[in-house]
Amino acid sequence: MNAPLQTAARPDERPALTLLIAAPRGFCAGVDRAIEIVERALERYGPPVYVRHEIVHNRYVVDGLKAKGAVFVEELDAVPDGAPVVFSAHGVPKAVPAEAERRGLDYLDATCPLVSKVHRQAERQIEAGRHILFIGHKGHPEVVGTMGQVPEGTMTLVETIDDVAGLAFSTEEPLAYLTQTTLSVEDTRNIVAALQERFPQIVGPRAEDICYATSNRQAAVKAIAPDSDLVLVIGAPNSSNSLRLVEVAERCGTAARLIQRADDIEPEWLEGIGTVGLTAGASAPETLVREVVDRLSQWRTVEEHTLVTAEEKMVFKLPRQLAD
Ligand code: 0CM
Ligand code: SF4
Repeated sequence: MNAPLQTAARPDERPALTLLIAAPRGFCAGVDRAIEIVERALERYGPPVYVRHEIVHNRYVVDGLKAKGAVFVEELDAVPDGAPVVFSAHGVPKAVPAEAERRGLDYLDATCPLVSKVHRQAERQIEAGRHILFIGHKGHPEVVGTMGQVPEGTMTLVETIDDVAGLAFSTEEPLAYLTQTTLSVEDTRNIVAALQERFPQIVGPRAEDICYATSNRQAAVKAIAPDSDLVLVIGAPNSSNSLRLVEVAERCGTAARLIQRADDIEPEWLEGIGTVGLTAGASAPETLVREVVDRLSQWRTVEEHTLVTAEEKMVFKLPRQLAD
């Protein structure tokens, strides 16, 4: 629903608002690829194409694909025999493709290659005889997927720095750490330091597993937040990387709100506000950014500034079955 008409001032009466737009923001290479996989699957097989879990954590994207004939389910038992199915960008436990194969389902894996990389590292650490301490958020599909790459009991979840003190391992035991891709760069650095202090023998990935898109978007928010009175982050409540952007802004001392789209903005939020920072999580399309700018422009005379803190050129190949 659009904001009530009476709140929109006449153009000549609209007070000025400076809008600081973060860049990079929005879609990453893994999200672009995952959406393209569903679109190509729809072209190739025709609807319905089943998708296990939201392909990316964004309702606008999911609704758009639903309109084209995608059917979203949480588990494979909701996929009829013979139907094509796509696994979401967040990755799946090994049991999922195994089950799809057992049932003879035609499946396409849209797991982001940067998540798959962590899956392979997990396998390698287990082969090397190490127990894995996995830094991540309990219940998140990526965490479920990564923990499902290794035998039960070989990976322990570490959610916070306080969890480190409670770990019942000795300094003799072979240990490795890995992380979810969409974590807070700052929190993860602190948790890793605490792990290294407690377990000097622990080994970790050469470069951290937090993906380029997550760290670039966090750095971009850090650049706009100190000069903003309010930061708006476009993203879903179940989108880990988007939630982290809200935290980053708040840690800069700036109020921040997660919004799914323009309709979520309450006009009162802007009272007494001269500068709004704007960004979008890796699963939020640019259309929604423009929608927010347009909405703000109904209320205020907006002066837009984009602050570029990094250039992104990453592109991921499609799965073999679709690359033609
Ligand atoms: O992992 P997260 O909850 O941030 O997922 P998302 O769908 O919002 O963003 C893209 C990804 C991945 C993996
Ligand atoms: Fe891949 Fe990072 Fe994008 Fe997730 S946020 S899909 S890990 S590039």
